[in-house]
Amino acid sequence: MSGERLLNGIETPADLRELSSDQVAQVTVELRQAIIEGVSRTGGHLASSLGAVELITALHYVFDTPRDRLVLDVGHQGYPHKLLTGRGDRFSSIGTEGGIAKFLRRVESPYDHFGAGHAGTSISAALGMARALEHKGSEGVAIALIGDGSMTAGMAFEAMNHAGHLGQKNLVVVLNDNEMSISKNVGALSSYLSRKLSHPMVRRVKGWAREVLRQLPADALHWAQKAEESVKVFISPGLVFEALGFRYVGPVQGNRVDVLLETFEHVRQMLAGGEGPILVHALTAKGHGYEPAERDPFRYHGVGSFEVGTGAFPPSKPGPPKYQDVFADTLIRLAREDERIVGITAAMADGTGLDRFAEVFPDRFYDVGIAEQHAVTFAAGLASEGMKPVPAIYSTFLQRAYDQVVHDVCLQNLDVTFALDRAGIVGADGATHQGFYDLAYLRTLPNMVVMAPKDENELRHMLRAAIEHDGPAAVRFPRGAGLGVPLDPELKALPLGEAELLRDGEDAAVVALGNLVHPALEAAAELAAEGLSVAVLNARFVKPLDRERIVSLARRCGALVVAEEHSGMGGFGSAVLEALAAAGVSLPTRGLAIPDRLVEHGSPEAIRASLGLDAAGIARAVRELLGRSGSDGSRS
Ligand SMILES: Cc1ncc(C[n+]2csc(CCOP(=O)(O)OP(=O)(O)O)c2C)c(N)n1
Repeated sequence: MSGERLLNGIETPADLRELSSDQVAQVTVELRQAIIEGVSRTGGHLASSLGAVELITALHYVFDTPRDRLVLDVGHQGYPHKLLTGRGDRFSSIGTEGGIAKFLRRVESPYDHFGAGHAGTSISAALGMARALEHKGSEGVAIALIGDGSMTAGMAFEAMNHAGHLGQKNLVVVLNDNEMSISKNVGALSSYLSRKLSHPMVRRVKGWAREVLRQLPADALHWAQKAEESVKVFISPGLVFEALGFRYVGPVQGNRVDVLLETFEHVRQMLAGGEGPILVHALTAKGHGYEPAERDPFRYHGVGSFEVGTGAFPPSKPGPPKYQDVFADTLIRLAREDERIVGITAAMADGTGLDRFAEVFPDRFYDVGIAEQHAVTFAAGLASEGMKPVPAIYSTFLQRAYDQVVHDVCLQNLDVTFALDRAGIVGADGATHQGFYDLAYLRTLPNMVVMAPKDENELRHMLRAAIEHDGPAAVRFPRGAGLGVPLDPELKALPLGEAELLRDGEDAAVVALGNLVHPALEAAAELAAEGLSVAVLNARFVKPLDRERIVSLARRCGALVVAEEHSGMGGFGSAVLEALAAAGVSLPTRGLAIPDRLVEHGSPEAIRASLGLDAAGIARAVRELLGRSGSDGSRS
């Protein structure tokens, strides 16, 4: 290419619409380059964004965004969208503090009509918008772009069902079908679509049937239409959508921008003719246009930095094992002893470490798709028959299955062990993925046991305790690597509801939960050097809470700090205050926790430091409560 990049001249999609269709094709080439180069430096979602370049570009070109609403499901494929809507100059800040988000936030751009990060919401949101546009007398249309992985979410079907019922004329759903979720997509719909698509007659017959019908005399038409229906049942992938009340367009080649421009233009005319709602089925390749990502789209779904020329990643530094791997290895060990144990994931086999479990116990592993609600009630069903299911779900994604946890598991006191990964601060993924609410939504539930390990070794013992406990239990643990502590050879089931006094003291006590226990110990050591004697209690359990130990510490000490990586409202600190109030104990107390505001993306260490959720913050809180000056002489 010679001269200026066309992309440099695109501040908004209106600039894109000034270009010829050949130039649009050139823009897709430049977008792909920009994404590969940018993500190679910052890390981010690569393969999904590469696969969606043509779709997103063509949608912005043909439709009148932002009057027409483009809603991206999850938002992880949205990098081309960000580059076409005025964020090119900030692209290198993606996922970093103060930079643009990896997912979508309404505050970031008027083109981000709906915030996202969790899957399966786009069709409901677009339908709501389509309806609102109608109420407001706007000519605009709403378009949901959703992947086949996200289409496995129950919500997507709830929305399709409703949209079909409403016969929503200004709604388009674009199904970006690459047969992949993060790993290979699962589910009956997915295999239905690929089975239908693999049929060589699919495309030919569609045109042929239309031609033949047009030429038939009226009396034969009735029978021919019936015959066409039954032929289509066998070969067309669209019938399932047509049954839900959508007009089906496709399958189209979703990485061919010329095909897409024509298709979307056609769709626009169909909408104008009152033919909505419409589903466009686009076939794409995840990672398209970048050979390493196309070859291994799973590996390049979410990446750190890499070398553009080869696609090679820097060698991983040796270090402590990740929590998720310690969890999975422990589960494998327990499952060898107890054949009732099964592992369940909602499309996160890799992220939860359960892919390791699946290798050893393929028959006792279930990937249910992006269907957390189903995962939980499915687990409840297994447990009702005496199995010991272990759904491993990120803290943030279990939010979606709250009623299933309450109604199907806890009220029936069923033996389900929840492994809640990514609890606490998640870093670059930002507000949609923070695991700040699980303690609040779990500790209020009848029969539920809730625990958090101080390190990866304790996680192993807790997992045994949770599995041996005959009832619902949840173990929450953080994202990333453990502390590198030695792993005990034996797995000891910890006694439920027993905290661990790690250090005694009388000036103040720190009651810490999970990953804040070690920082609390560091803080106590630092304070000891300043002449303060500070006790540290590893709470271990949020429910049942070790009220006895907490109250007795509070009675002995002059001040109490409670530390947790969770929302300050309704979490562990609240539980401690309830216990103190019930015992009639009052003393100067400080809760260190996540404040009542969004915590956006950034480095976990920097976020922890800014919120006082580290050793320095804990020491500072103790000093403040005791009215002491810091080691640097500063008055707290
Ligand atoms: C409720 C929920 N569960 C899990 C995830 C994690 N997740 C992010 S992207 C993704 C796969 C999405 O697949 P698809 O929609 O087909 O998009 P693709 O990446 O293949 O383009 C998953 C499981 C999520 N974002 N939300």
